Amino acid sequence: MTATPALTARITDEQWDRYFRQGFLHLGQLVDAAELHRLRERADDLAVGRVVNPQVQVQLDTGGRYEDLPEVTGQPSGGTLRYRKVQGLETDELFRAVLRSPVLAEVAAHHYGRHTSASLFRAMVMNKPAAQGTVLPWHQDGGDVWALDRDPLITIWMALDDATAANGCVEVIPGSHRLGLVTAQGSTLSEEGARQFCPDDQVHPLEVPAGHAVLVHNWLIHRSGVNPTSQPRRAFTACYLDSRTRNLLTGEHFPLILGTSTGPPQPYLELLRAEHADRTASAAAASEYAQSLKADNAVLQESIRSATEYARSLEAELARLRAAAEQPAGEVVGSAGGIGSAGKLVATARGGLQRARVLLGRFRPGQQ
Ligand SMILES: O=C(O)CCC(=O)C(=O)O
Repeated sequence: MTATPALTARITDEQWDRYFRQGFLHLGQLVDAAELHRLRERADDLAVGRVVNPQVQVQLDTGGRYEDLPEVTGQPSGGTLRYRKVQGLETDELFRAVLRSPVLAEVAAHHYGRHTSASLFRAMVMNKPAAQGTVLPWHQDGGDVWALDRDPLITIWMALDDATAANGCVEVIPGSHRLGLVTAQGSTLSEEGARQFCPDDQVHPLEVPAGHAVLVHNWLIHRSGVNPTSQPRRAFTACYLDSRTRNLLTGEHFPLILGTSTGPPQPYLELLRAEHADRTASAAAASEYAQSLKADNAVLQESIRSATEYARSLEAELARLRAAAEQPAGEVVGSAGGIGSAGKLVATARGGLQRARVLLGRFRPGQQ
């Protein structure tokens, strides 16, 4: 990647003053034309699955309401250029190189301290497909819904195509970052919040030439509209964190992009992790045991069924023999010899029945 003369790592005091007043700062050109071409191509290749990266996820643009957007999925094979988002780009070498630009390192150091490494909450291409796009309502990039142990402060937004008021560029309310997060929850503003904080006469279109970047404060209220033009409006955007930031739900850090350290270890988290691993292992063992009991039970049920069947057949045989034994001697076919063997059979049958009952009793205690 070649930085153009417009871009140096130096940001003047006057620029910082402007940034802290307005909540955004045009940083100038970040990549040259050749690099820009490669990045556009890479974004589309990833979106349609021509370049395979299992870490990348894609969201299609259905052109409908923001609330109805489809879920983000893995890369589609033979996908479409009507995508809204390609995320996970911190794992792509081309986009990763942009994220490590000296000027972005300077921005991160200025906010989080030179001693601090920086990680990424997300790095993605946001696209407004030609003659489409989905309205992204007024929002701030932070708050409880982000589930972080501290609020991130800086987002870089780089145009991959010229972004203009005509093709759905980002619109901002200058200075609104100084309100702080307007709700603890953060993210999308309510209708009332939008009426209160985003009057029409304060809306500023953030027009950015392709290859140029803007630094945006995460609390700056912003939105973007649709793209009625015949060309896509693609942009690369990334949110930088102080690398010590953790996901509140998992305790995990985020992928490092600048520097090498995620901060000092936190022993209580290691303890929690070990405890969690222990419990997961116990739960797995208990589940395995439950499965084996289930299998044993199936075997026992089958034994009961066949023992019952056997007992019934013996009972029937016994009844038959009794009936035969009770008939007058002359009527029994085979006479006295027949009765003698019938008597033996009865004894055998009784023995069999007794055994079956014992067997049954063993499987069904109390039911002798
Ligand atoms: O590119 C867009 O349309 C919106 C980007 C945005 O809201 C963001 O990066 O937070």
